[in-house]
Amino acid sequence: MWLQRPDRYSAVALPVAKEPMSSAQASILIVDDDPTLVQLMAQMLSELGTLRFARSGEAALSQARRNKPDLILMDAEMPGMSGFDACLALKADFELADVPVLFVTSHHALEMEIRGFEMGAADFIHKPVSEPILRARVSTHLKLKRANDELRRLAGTDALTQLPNRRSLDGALATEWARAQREAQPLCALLIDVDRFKLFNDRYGHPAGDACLRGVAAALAGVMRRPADFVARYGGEEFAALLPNTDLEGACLIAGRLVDAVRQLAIPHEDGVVDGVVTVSVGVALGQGSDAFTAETLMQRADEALYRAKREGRSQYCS
Ligand code: GH3
Ligand code: MG
Ligand code: MG
Ligand code: MG
Ligand code: MG
Repeated sequence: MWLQRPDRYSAVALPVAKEPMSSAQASILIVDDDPTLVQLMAQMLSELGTLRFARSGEAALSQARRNKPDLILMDAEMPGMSGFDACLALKADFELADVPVLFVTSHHALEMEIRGFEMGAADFIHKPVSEPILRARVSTHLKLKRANDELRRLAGTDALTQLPNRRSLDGALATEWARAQREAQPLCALLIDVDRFKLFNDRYGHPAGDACLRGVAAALAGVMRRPADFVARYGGEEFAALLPNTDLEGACLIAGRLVDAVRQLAIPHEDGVVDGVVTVSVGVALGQGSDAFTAETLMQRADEALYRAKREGRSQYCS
């Protein structure tokens, strides 16, 4: 029963671990001040994805911020904000910088193309637009985007448990810590360690140990309720959770639920500490922003609390 694949991960915020788009889901933003050309390109690209439109650089930015596209076709020259300026703004935006921007231009000046590539353009397509060229270039860049998304997802995912990995956790910790400081909100960190896991491996074997970690990971993820809650595999048989905008009382409530959820998996562990089943201990720490107290201190405090939970008998949390 506890070997089943986790199915609750959708309830957990996974900043890097997004599903790669399928070609049917690809979303393309077409930006041009000429409505006739927009219509023409829309016809040419209708089978390659969902199309959205913008008539200016400014509109392109707000549209992209509302619905992040997989690719942008950008007219170079538009009244108001030019395509180049819009491209610069996109590349400066952390959330949008990885969206390929393909310029569509009637200019054939080399300097212009070079300038475009320097600011991060993925490609240039010349007007009048040729249908096969447009389709081929857009398809190629969508394929690259898909491959990049998948690599990014894999780089941030733990292969055994499919939870975000340590790398993702470090990124989330930096982001959430900065946010907590900025918004003067509490941020709690939890460190979760499987009890007597070395003995589990010794008795049941390493493959059973791996299956146990998968089960524990799914149980932990299942406890997280808010979209901002984040749980990751910290390393070995240790997991970590970040609970933004959560005070110590709320974090302790979650810690208690984590302990209960793992115990209720009822994974047999003859050398375990309670009822002959696998259990976890949890250390809880509250972060309040100040110069002396850093994100590293937060994790240290969680580790100290975890150590106390171990010393006081395991299968419990300490704060
Ligand atoms: P404690 O209650 O104090 O935490 O005891 P423990 O035995 O869990 O602690 P210890 O840190 O000594 O042992 C952790 C063990 O976890 C050691 C290692 O064999 C096992 N382990 C770490 N990563 C993996 C993994 O990916 N798969 C398996 N099967 N075992 C792992
Ligand atoms: Mg134009
Ligand atoms: Mg450990
Ligand atoms: Mg240990
Ligand atoms: Mg352990």
